[in-house]
Amino acid sequence: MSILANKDTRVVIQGGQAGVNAARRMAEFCYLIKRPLNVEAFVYPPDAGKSNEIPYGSGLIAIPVYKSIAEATKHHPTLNTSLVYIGADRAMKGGMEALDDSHIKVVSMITEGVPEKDAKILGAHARKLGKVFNGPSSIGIISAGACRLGVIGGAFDNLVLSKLYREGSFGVITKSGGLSNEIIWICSQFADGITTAIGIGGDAYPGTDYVSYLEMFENDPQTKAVVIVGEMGGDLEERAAEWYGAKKRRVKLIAVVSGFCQESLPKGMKFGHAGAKEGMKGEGSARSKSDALKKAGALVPPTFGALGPAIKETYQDLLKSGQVKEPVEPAMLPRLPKTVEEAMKADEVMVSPLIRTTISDDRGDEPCYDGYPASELINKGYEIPHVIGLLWDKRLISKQEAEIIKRIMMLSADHGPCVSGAYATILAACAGIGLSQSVAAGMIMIGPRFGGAVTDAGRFFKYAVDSKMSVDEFLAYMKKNHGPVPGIGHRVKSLRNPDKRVKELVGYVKSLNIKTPCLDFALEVEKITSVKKDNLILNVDGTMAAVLVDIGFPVDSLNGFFILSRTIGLIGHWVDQKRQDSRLIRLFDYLVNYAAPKRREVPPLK
Ligand code: Q5B
Repeated sequence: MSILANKDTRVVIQGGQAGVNAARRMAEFCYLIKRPLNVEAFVYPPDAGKSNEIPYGSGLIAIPVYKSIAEATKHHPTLNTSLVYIGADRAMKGGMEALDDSHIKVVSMITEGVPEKDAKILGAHARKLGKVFNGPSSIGIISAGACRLGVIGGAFDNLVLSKLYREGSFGVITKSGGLSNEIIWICSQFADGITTAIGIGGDAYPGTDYVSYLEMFENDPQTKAVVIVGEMGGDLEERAAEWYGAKKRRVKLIAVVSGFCQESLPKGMKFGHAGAKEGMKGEGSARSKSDALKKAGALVPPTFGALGPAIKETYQDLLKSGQVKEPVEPAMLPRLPKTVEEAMKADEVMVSPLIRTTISDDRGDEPCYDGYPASELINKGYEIPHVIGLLWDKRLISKQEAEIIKRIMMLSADHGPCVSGAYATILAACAGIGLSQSVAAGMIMIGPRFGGAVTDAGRFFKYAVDSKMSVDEFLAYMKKNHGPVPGIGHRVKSLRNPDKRVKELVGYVKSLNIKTPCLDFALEVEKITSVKKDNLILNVDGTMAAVLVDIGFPVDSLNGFFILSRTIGLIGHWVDQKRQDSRLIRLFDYLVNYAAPKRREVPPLK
């Protein structure tokens, strides 16, 4: 047996993420005691209609979220308990909503900072309805082997250490959430553990006091003794003493009251709990409460350290009198499955990686590119071309190579609005499409004819150089096997209208006096093709390709240089259209050659 929370307790949690966290803890307990999850519903209007996924063992259970308690109990008529995890300003409304629902018999509120007048109203309303309102500021309620409401009991390992998987003989009532776990643990180490432990909360006006719960424990045959942990302030302990001394009680009462330090401390000091206020003329002091409890016949150990032995003494008496028997511990307890991360940390599993990376690692405090911390690169004067070198070719390129890349990128960042890529981005921007999609539209244009000839140009020039082909052999080979030479030819640039970008890049690279076999070969190709037709010049793709192969970049990375630099231009075009609030573009009829058949009569359907 247990009080308040038992195997039939079905819970609705009112609140958002904090409530979900509590449900996770509750699921861990349910898993430990091998019972289904006792949380059936959440009430959280912003997420109504969705569900919260709660881990249970190695699986996940989807718990529906409703907009009101009425809706939750309509769908889950077995609900009988509500846990309130709502902010202090709305807690009263939520608590009232739960109390007013005929299905709900127990409401436990974790919310801290609830106005005292609200707490009083909630407590009085619950009493009027014959229901239990526990809290505010309650850590929760736990009945060993049966039910956990809230996070009381702590982490999974603590639940096991505190033997909460099976019933003991001691009831626990505390104001302090932290101490509740400690007392539960003491009961499990010095005796046979607990029946039910309740955190009533440390507020000045808790909804339920020691006496209400002492009455319940008195009527619970499994509970043989009750440990209460009080503190200075208020009169709950005095009322407990009155109750205990009023007549012979079945349960033994063990009590400690904290706050004796108050006698040595300056007057007017603040203590942790809202209810822990100094009493006048010794009233409400730890000493007067302890004296009252002692007088009423409770076992009051002189210090907190003496609590364990006092519990042990009581337990031994219970054993001797045959009221309790030594519990039989289960041979095996469920173990909470570890997450993959936890198991890996403990060296318990080896997971085959899904992907392999050789270029970067972000697991520290900053990204490392090929092992070099980004901030260190910055502070030692490296620039974007060096990052490209590290991420695309896994090498720290030289200053000279970086300068070449910088120039390539500056020269190819944009080529006006009429080229395929920019035009596509502009069309998309004018159609109201967002930045990334509009840039992607322009990006899609980068291919064998526009901007995306860099890789193939590099591949074929390199092939010709490596194979020591003559230009004629190369052109014959290309014509026979592949068609137009990538990197050769331009729509508007020609011998008569040279591409200044190409001249600039070739001039710079040549001025460095470095070996440029691919570039030299490409220029030889241009000499032949441009004779055939004056627009068959070495174009910007071809020049970039030859230079980048010459400085050692892998062929497969080469289109990346055009993609990267042209992205700068595409973004510019999108922003430009946005800034101008441009209208949707519709092609003019006069720009279309309507070469389709003239209008004609549709023949009868055969
Ligand atoms: N013919 C670029 O062609 C273009 C030939 C060729 C041998 C060739 C064409 C081509 C290779 C791909 C390439 C990158 C499609 C260009 C860039 C960035 C840009 C763009 C900008 C920027 C142009 C007419 C005659 C035909 C063809 C022959 C053509 N190319 N022969 N090798 N490579 N090049 N692309 O003018 O006898 O009359 O039948 O595919 O490198 O994209 O600014 O605009 O920064 O944004 O449309 O610079 O050259 O000529 O295809 O009608 O051909 O020339 O066989 O001969 P066109 P086509 P024939 S840079």
